[in-house]
Amino acid sequence: MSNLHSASIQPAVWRILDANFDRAREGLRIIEEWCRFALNHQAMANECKQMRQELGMWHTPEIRSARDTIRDVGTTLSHPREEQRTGIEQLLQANLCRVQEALRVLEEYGKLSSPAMSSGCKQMRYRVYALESNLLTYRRRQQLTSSRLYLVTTPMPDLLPRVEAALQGGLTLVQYRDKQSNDVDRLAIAQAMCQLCHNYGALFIVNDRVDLALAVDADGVHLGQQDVSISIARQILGSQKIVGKSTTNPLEMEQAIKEGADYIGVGPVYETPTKAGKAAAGLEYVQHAAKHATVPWFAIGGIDNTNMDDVLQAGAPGLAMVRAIMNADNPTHAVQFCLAMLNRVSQAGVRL
Ligand code: TZP
Ligand code: MG
Repeated sequence: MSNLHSASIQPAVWRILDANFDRAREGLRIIEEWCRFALNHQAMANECKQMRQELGMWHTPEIRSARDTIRDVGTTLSHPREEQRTGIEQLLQANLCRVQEALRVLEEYGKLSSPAMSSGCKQMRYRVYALESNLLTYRRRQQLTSSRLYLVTTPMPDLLPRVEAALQGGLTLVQYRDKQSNDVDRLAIAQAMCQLCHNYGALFIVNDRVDLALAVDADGVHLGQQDVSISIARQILGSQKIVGKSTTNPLEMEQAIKEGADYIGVGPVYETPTKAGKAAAGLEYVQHAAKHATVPWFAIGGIDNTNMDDVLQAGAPGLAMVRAIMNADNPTHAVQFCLAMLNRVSQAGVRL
């Protein structure tokens, strides 16, 4: 405790250190439990454990002895937002934040007592940022893998209310596709749709435009055959984001997977006015994908209630739709119906 100049501030500093060692370790334990028991992710659980152990070593008996809970004026202080956790996302976020704050306090007050501990806590804060990013990436990819229905939007006057209605039906994956608006409008719509999707815990992907995806912090981008390459999209968006690619035949599928697409679109299964002039790839291509695709994939193009069963029977694990949901009388019911169909087929074991 060489740098602690005045004896009178020492007990206060030690109390601060004591409280923040506890805070950081408790927060880490909460995150660790999720990584271990919910995600079954050994590396992330282990990283939390290692950090807890390191903090434990710095949390010396000397510092612990400064604890004075009886006289602590903060034990009854709380904020309404501390009591509310609307979901696991929020719970994890709040605790990551708590750990980061505690580490920053340890770093700053540690400078007065132990520079080695202070710089150790600084390093650990960066490790927690990395953990946060890994957790987010992992969750994103898990959600992509578990999503069976993909709404691709099209411009219309009541676009956002329709997307919201679809989200209320249980949709977990949405793509903003807009070939006609100007960029000022596109940016505003993308921002609003991204927020809306995240409010419902759904992933939000932007079609074609890596710049818009970056600007609104979307979960990813969807590229066509004529768009920038997957590797350029990754350079721009970072490795945490999802990059999907449209494919119309086995060769494009193979190429997209080789280039590292996180998922692919397979189609158009049927001819569709949404992509006028594009030849149908047919159910044969769906069957081919069912045998060979090694990443999540969605059949797309002309799929609706009348032919959904055929596409599912051909082996599609997921479906992407524009008109069948966007133009439905009730998008909530349309989504519920599709999800029920997808579930029924997977329960019957038809899906791969
Ligand atoms: N990519 C292949 S087909 C298609 C896209 C974006 C459009 C699908 O639209 P719909 O209305 O579901 O047929
Ligand atoms: Mg495109």
